[in-house]
Amino acid sequence: MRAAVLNTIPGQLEIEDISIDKPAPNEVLIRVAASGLCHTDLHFMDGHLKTELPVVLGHETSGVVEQVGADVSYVQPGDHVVACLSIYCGNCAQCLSGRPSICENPDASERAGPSPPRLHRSGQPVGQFMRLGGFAEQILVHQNAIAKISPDMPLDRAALLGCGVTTGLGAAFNTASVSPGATVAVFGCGAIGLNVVQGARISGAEQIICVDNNQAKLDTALRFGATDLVDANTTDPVEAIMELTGGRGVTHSFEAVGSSLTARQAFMCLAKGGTATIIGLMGAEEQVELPGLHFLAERKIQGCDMGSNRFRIDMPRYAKMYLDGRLNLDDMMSETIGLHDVNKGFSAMRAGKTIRSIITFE
Ligand code: CXF
Ligand code: ZN
Repeated sequence: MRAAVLNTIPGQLEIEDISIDKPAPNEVLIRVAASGLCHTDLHFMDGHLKTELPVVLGHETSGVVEQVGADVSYVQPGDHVVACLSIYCGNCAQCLSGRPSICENPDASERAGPSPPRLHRSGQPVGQFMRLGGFAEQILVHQNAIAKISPDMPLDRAALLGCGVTTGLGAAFNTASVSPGATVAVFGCGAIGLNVVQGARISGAEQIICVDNNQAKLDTALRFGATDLVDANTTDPVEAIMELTGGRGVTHSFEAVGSSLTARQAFMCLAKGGTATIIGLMGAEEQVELPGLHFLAERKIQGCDMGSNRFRIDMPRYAKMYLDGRLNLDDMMSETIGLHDVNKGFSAMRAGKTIRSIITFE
């Protein structure tokens, strides 16, 4: 099968023919319909983060089940599914207390011991990015890496649920529990930030202030529910948010950029008792410095991993919300491309020109 492989870091992706195994008892073989390009893929291509090579990149993927292992009862061939990197073991304390997105034992989904690799190239093992490797015609994954969705859901839109949508909506719904009347600030209006915005809108927030330094992204945020826009090129975001909230600050802020500067700003714009949720991926060396006195008024700051998802519950629900006209996925789709154009898609992302490029497979 054809797949986009990262062979060097930093590096571009190379389209190669690689071999894929048959499902082990707990695995599922999926014919990929669509895969979205996410900033996390780009971080690894650019060498900000390291992974073993060679590896098939991609982790925002939808498809149709082709074959299931002997122990799989959750899906059958023909089912439509979305893959998720929040693969859970189902047995650890986090999984058993309803927090599978921070599973303590995700390695349980790996093939053990002397088994052959899931993917290989002339006998040389090829890795699957985030245990998925979605930039490929097929994926072979553990059954705990997929959620079943309605066959009515268009599979190109469904791919978006695999990472960006689940992270952004989940940050608002699950991590921060935004409630009616909330006042919200969102730093960064890429795929994650836009979904925080629509999650806040659906939750009944009365004010949703969006901050970005890209005017096109700010304009897009209006279509997702933003009530106020702050251009960080020309205005100090914290001062602007204070002014827009009558000097109080917001009840909930979200950082979806991945920098210590915006993380600090997200904390500094909080009202008394407010909560900052940090979603963006920061470099390993980044430190976030905060004024200690601000904790006195019960301001909080918390992390967020993949929207604190329970993806087998969340993803079919989000698909239904799209089908019911309550979720905007159409305006996230910047372009649909073939696998051979994957590097062009990442160049457009780097230039800030796209929200999501989606690879579709015929
Ligand atoms: C990422 C966030 C950083 C760790 C790996 C997964 N999520 C989505 O792209
Ligand atoms: Zn991602």
